Amino acid sequence: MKIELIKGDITKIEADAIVNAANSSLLGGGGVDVAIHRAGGVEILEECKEIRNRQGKCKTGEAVVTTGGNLPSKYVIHTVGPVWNDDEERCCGLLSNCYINSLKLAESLGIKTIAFPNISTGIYRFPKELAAQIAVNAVKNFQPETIEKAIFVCFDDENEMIYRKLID
Ligand code: AR6
Repeated sequence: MKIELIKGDITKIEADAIVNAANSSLLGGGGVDVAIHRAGGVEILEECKEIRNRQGKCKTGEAVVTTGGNLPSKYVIHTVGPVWNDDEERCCGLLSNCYINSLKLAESLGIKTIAFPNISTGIYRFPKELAAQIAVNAVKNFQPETIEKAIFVCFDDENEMIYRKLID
């Protein structure tokens, strides 16, 4: 799988799927979540509500998929990152699951390109360097069948610098 780094706003990315750093309610919040819902329109929230009615809340580390609505991407994969806390090992495992479960879901849809934000590194306070190592390892170790390219979309300068070092 090709790995790319882009600095910018994930709602502007043209990929088959973009990933949302959601919360378990799936009903929106702040950060990248609100940006995706704003740019993608009400259709995304409506599908999130249907998913909630069908299967309840989305657990940390798991992923669900909706349409991309008005976004340039066809799908949004919503995953729930861990809130950083003292149980570091558990947090790391859960963050890795976010990437792996998003990739698995993308494969089940036959997706070729997928774009990730830096899950959990905003409001959920996961240390950025550690989060980046987990993200890059999860993607590098994944054995894809349909996915050809994963894009890491960094919004802030610090994450961009960290990812640049890891990927180059
Ligand atoms: N495009 C790409 N990345 C972005 C954008 C954007 N438009 N906006 C912010 N980021 P956060 P979390 C980056 O806080 O830490 C929400 O309320 C940001 O710089 O969005 O997983 C949810 O509903 C940071 O590096 O998500 C949850 O309640 C990264 O996205 C909670 O926040 C993640 O920051 C999830 O917290």
